Amino acid sequence: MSTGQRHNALSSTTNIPRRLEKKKRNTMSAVMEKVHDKLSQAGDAIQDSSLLSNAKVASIKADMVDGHAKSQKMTTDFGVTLPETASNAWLRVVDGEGRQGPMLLEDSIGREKIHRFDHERIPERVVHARGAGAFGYFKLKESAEDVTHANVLTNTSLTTPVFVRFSTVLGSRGSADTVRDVRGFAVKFYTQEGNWDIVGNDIPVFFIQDAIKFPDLIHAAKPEPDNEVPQGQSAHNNFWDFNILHSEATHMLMWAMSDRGIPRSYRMMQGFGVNTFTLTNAAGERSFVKFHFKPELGVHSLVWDEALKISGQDPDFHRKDLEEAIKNGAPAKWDFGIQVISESQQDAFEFDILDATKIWPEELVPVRYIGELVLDRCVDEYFSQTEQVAFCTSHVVPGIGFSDDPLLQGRNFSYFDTQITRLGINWQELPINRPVCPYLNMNRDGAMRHRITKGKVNYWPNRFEGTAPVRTAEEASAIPAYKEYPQQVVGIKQRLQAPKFKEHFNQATLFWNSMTAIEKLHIIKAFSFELSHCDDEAVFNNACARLADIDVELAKAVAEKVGGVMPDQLSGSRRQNHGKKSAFLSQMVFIPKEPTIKSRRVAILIADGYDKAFVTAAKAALTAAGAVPLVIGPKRSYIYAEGETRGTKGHGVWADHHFEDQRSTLFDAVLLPPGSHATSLTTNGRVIHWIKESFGHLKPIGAVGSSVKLVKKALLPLVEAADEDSREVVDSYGVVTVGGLDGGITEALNIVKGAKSFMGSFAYRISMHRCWERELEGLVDQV
Ligand code: HDD
Repeated sequence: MSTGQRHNALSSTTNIPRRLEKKKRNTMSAVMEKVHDKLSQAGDAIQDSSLLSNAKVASIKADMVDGHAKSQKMTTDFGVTLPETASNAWLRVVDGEGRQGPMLLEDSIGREKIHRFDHERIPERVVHARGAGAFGYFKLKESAEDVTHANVLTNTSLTTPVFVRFSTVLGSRGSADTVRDVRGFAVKFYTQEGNWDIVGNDIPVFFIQDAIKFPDLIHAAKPEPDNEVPQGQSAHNNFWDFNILHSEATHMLMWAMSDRGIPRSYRMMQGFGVNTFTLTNAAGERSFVKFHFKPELGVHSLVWDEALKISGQDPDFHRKDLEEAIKNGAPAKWDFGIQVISESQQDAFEFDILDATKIWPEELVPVRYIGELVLDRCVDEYFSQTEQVAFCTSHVVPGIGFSDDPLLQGRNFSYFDTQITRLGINWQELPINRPVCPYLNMNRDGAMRHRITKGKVNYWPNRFEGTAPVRTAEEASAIPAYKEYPQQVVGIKQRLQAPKFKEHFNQATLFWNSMTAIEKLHIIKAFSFELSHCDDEAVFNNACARLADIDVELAKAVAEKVGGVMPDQLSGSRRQNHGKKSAFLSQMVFIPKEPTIKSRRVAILIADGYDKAFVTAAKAALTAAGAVPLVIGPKRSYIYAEGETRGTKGHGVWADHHFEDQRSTLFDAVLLPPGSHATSLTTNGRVIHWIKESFGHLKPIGAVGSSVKLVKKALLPLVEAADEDSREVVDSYGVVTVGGLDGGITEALNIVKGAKSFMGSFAYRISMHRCWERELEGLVDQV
């Protein structure tokens, strides 16, 4: 489509009355036209897939510079070329014999550099300070025009650029990625009707019902005020004190203590808008909506011991994971869905649909998956994109609106407000934040304004537009502007809650009942860890008493572990477990339709004397299946195979890491290739530890030929292993062993082959994420 055609198309779809069309010749319209043209050009570029279908990327190109100074001269901020010596030495007095005297204040180059450095930091986000972002797009697959007139949710020919920022909530900017916490899942859709932000989490409910409690919640959860301890942790007295005093938090605590609190990857989390929004269709009918994102790779978590260790071993684990996957050609993908309740059904549920501490059970309100979110491009610069991106729940586009959800309404104020502290009043002009569609109004000036708006007037209406009112009501309503839904509101001002907001336990119990045995075990362990870190008896006793309101067995198991009050010691009658379950709450149900090992990290442990044919073929097979195999050796250098001569060109495999710089925690599985190297590896404590730790963290372990003896040394008698001369593949608790490879190496390493081949069994185990049966049968505690 040419620029002209596109412009016409834009005009015709906007339905602007002819009288207003004429006015396009005036100043305002001329500006608009130019912006429209720019958009059209960007739009044309979007169709060009070489630009990654991302109008946002196209729109910020003009602001990008190449930071690699090699190709350019270095200058001051005001463009004057710097002398070569400027980066090394401040201007100073040097006497005739070369002795240094004092530095000179007159060095404006030195002063500029230090001055800029002194002011590099901006306030970090008051919550969600640590995050990672990526660009991508949203593709609508099925129109939702029955419920909304939002272009982004009705026009299936559109590809809408997005920027997504994932985050932890509690830790500061430099904290670790893998702490137990809720994860932020904030999506900015750069739609043709303006920016639309879904500022969600990986958990569908929240701690509190009313925004006015948010500062207390966050004060209690963040490091304690006297000593600023602990960092990025909920395991402390204040967190639990506040949340137990607020029974409305009970449901959220169950989710946060489940494996959802320690995701394996941002790419393997669900995303939820959490709050109740509204949709309005072309006929003006309104309904209530919740937004969902379901990951293509399934929902997977770390195990707690592993998460704790990664916090120290690689605090950037999630940040690097996102980048590694995108750069390796495995874009992160989610199905996008909506749950819709019509206005007439608003009161039909036992819970209040405006209460953010409640889910809408999918048995009652199915999710309608209508689109796909894809992240396929890493950020260019962390600060100007991931740090400066500013999300606002109040940013919605025509066809999407707010509900009376009291958490949402407070959020609508808070996000807008906080950006001023972080970024200044012109935060919406920053490249990452500005829309890709035309935008213009009479908001002007303020610190750091950098957009230049030409024209004689900065008010509206003005003489260039004609005298007010410029439009009839009919004309005005024909403009596809944002329109508030004409909701009727009658009532008495008071600080009260609706009755259904007062029920706090049913869904917490529903969640508990819906968990698998392994998930229940993890929840018990998580509560036990957290409450053991609370040394105030009142706190852990109250928490144990609260658990009895959810389920007595849960309360007993935790109380026993943390020395808390047992359910039978509590006075008064407790709630009975209602016994109801939902089929949509366990994360175990969210597994990929087809088993996949895409983007899974597999460590291949070798030393001099490994079987090269095996290692080469295994690496190739894993790579072909989308996994990320990395070779780990005694040191980072060439490691030589059986029969190879050290130092000979073409011999050896380069080890990506050595046994001590990377730990088993950073991989999804470990593979032990055959070869005479197994003899030296058996006496390497680090390698034996690697195998034991992988086993304890429920990870698949594969061993072939002579390396089976490594498994035997580390794990007998907990597992069975193949005999060294046997051709039969043994899978014992996800420890997959074979004495020798039958049918040739290629067949044995064919991932598609399935159960009979060694690699088929190993890869299947990886696709299942973890070998849960080890933990269920108590083997983990024995390594
Ligand atoms: Fe919030 C940031 C998610 C309740 C006030 N929040 C923030 C971010 C996410 C959420 C993902 C990070 C955005 C980014 O990456 O920049 N917040 C939620 C969810 C909530 C929620 C899912 C419950 C449904 N938040 C909430 C309340 C308030 C806030 C009730 C205040 C009344 N949130 C903020 C904030 C932050 C924020 C202080 C910090 C930085 C920012 O907004 O931009 O305004």
